[in-house]
Formats: sequence, structure tokens, C-alpha cells
Amino acid sequence: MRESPNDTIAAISTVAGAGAIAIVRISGDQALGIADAMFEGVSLVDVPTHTVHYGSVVDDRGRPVDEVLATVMRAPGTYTTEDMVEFGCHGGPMPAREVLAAALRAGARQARRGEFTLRAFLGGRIDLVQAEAVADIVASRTRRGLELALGQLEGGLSGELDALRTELLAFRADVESLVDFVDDDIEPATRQAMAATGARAGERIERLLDRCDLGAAVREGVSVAIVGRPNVGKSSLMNALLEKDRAIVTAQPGTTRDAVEDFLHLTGMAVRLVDTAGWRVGRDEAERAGVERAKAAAAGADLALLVVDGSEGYTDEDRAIAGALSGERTLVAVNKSDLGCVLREEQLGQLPGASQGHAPLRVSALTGDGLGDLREALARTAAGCDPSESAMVTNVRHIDALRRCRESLARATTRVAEGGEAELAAVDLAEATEALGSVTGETTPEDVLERIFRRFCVGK
Ligand SMILES: Nc1nc2c(ncn2[C@@H]2O[C@H](COP(=O)(O)OP(=O)(O)OP(=O)(O)O)[C@@H](O)[C@H]2O)c(=O)[nH]1
Ligand SMILES: [Mg+2]
Repeated sequence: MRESPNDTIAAISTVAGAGAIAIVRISGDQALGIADAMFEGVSLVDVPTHTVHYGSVVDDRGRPVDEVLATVMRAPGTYTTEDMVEFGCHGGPMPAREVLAAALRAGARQARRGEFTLRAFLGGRIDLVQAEAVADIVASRTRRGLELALGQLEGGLSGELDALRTELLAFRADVESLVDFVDDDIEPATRQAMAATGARAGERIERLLDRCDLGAAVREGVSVAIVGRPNVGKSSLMNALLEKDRAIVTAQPGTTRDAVEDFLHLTGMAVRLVDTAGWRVGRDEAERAGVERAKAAAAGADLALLVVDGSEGYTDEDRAIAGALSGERTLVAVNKSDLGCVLREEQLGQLPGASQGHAPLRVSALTGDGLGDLREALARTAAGCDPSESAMVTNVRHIDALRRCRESLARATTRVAEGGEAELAAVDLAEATEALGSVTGETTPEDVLERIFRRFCVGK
């Protein structure tokens, strides 16, 4: 049988394996008929929409395979906008599989990844940005990441993009009205007024793009690189914060070579901790490579946690490392407080970050002293990388498209302001509108759609 977008589809929508219940979803024109054919209890084609019914699913010889609750939902007020039936089965691997098999026998086709959500998109219930938010909700690993994705699903970003499109279209209409004029006949004041519309739209794109990095940080968790000289206790501190032996610790300097990462859950958010190799001139090839990677990790991280050994003081080497970090995004942990601290209060005040409101913290990875304060400071500083706006671009695809939009728009605006040809500006603006449309899904090519929906699981 050839696949068609009009097929009625079915899939197990819950995770495979043990669980209290499992759900088999059916969606499409034939959903009610198919569900009714495999169900014994009431006639599912006759029941009102959005009602739940107890009964059994039976196999092809009429033998029950599971007792279920059937939820009947008629188009268009459903997840997919189509007729849908969901069977709530007993958990465990067998019942849901048998129920799915019954649905396939009754004429449904196994759904592809993300096909239910694809139908919600094709049915016009959500745009592409919202469909992607659904995938983000499923993939989110932090509460803030989840909030962000929910905001996007509720249409925060879609609203921003709509406003942008309205401005673009107004600008485009203006520019197209110029096409019939001879260039010299157009008043400079008219040109300037039009260019201002273009500039406003440009600023809107700029604001959206500014928030992109933040969006990524929240979705992935803010990243914190643990950096410092060899042997100051970076890996020990990582393990102590995570409360597990994640990174290897030895008394030998140069222990950590490859960056080791893990999520640290703080109140309401997760940060991605990255333990790195101690910074110094590496003795052997592998260590040198490790140090290079550590520098790259610090540069790529949202925050740096600089670890110094308080029992040895703040050395020239520490200072050299601190010099390579940005003060605003650096927090200092003065480790090994159990061995005593040779740094005086005023010396602590001169450490990086201190003047930016991140006071250095005395801690001991060994005894756990000061770790609570360090966690709090990390949460506070990470929250500084925290977005307040819900409409945010969380997605590389969006960033690419917005950049293309910005470039085409800027070209058009310059042409209009400087008396260039209106035809060319109109072409630029057509490109800008096209780029914007690819974010929300109006002009997204088939293969891109396919890639997007492949991110989903079967049954979503
Ligand atoms: N007394 C004391 N010893 C510590 C503390 N933290 C770490 N150490 C010891 O310091 C040594 C080095 O610890 P690591 O965690 O491997 O240090 P590192 O900074 O990751 O070292 P490299 O990976 O080699 O750069 C080990 O012997 C640890 O047991 C602490 O708070 N107090
Ligand atoms: Mg280490």
C-alpha cells in the first residue's frame, strides 16, 4: 500500500517498556470506524465527541487482547485537527503492541515520526515554530527550557514573527509602488520615510537575534567551564557539586585531559558543568591538546568557574589564567579551605569577578564546606544569563533564516535610502519575506519539513 497523507495513522504514543499505562493513538478520516471495528463495548462511531468509554480491544478472531479506555475526539478540536481515538491500555510491552496490531489490521497505517504533529501543522492548527516547540518540550531537560518551549508553543515567537511580517509587507508594498516611477521623480523625503520602515523592521530582527544565544543557553542549560591551574581541585569540585564521582581525581597534576561534562541541577534550572584540563604549558602532546581544549571550553561557556588553591594563594599562574577570562562571567572558588587559606580578605576582593558583584567563595571539595553558597552563587549568576521574554529563537534554523531575512532587508533599505533601483529593492524584499516565511512554515521546503519532523518520536 502506498503511503498517503490522507491515510489514517496509528502508533503507540507512550514509551516502550514497563509503565502503568500505555496509549495507542489513531488519527485520520477513518479513525472512528477503525477504532470501532477493533473495540467491544459501545459503538464508538455513535458516541459524542470528547468522551471516554470502557471496553475491550479484540483480535481478528474476536478474542480480547486488552481492556481499555477509549477516548473519542472528533475533528477539528483535536491534537491533529482530524478525528482521533486514543486507547489507554495496560502498561508493559504486550498490550499496546497488540492494540496497535489490531488497529493496523483494521486499516490504519503505522505513523511515521512526528506525523501526528505534522498533521497539526498541515491542518493549520499550529505553525512550524510551534511544531518545533513541541519537539523542544519533549527534549527539554531544564524547567526553564520547558517554559521557553511552552511559551513558543503558545505562540509568543509566532506573534513576534507576525508583527515582523506585517512590517515587511508594508515596506514591500511601498517599494513596489515606486517601481513604476522614474527614479528622479521620487521625493527624497518619501525615500527616507520608506527607509525608516525598513530600518524599524531591521531592528525587530536584531532584537530577536539578540535573544537567540540566550535561548540556546536555556534550552541546553547554561554552561559553566571549571578552569584553573593543575591540581587545584577542579575535578574534585565538579564531583562534590554533582555529588558523584564523575571526573577522575588524583594527587598527580595533569590528571584531566578531555573535558568532562554533566548537568548540575540547581533550583529551577540546570547548568552544564564542564571540567577541563589544568592550564599550563603541557609537557606531552596529549596534555597540550587538553589545555587547548580547556581554553576553548572556557571561551565557549556562558560562565567560567575559576578554581584556585587557597592554601597556596593566588599565584602568577592563576593571574595569567584569570587574565584570559572575562571578569563579568567569572566566579572564583578558593578551594581547599580545610588546609587553611593564605589569602587575606582584601586579596580576595581583588580576585576576578569580585568587582562585578561575584564575591570569591571559600570552599572545600574535600569536606563540602561552602558548597551550598557556591551552588547559590552559580544559580544566581546563571540566572543572569536568563531570559525574561518568552518569544525567543531557540533554534539554529530560525537564526539562519532570520539572518538571511536581515541581510536582504538591509540591502533593500540601503537601496531605497540611497536612491537605488526600486525593482532590485523589491527583489530583495521578496527574498526577505521568503526567509521569514520559512521560519513559520509557509515557504519551508519539503525536505526541511521532513528533517524537522524526524526529530520527533513515533506517536508524537
Ligand atoms: N585537602 C584538600 N584536598 C583537595 C581538595 N580538593 C582537591 N583536593 C586534592 O587535590 C588533588 C588534585 O585534585 P583534582 O580534583 O584532581 O585537581 P584538578 O584541578 O582536577 O587537577 P588536574 O585535572 O590535574 O588539572 C587531589 O589529591 C585531591 O584529593 C580540598 O578541598 N581539600
Ligand atoms: Mg582534573
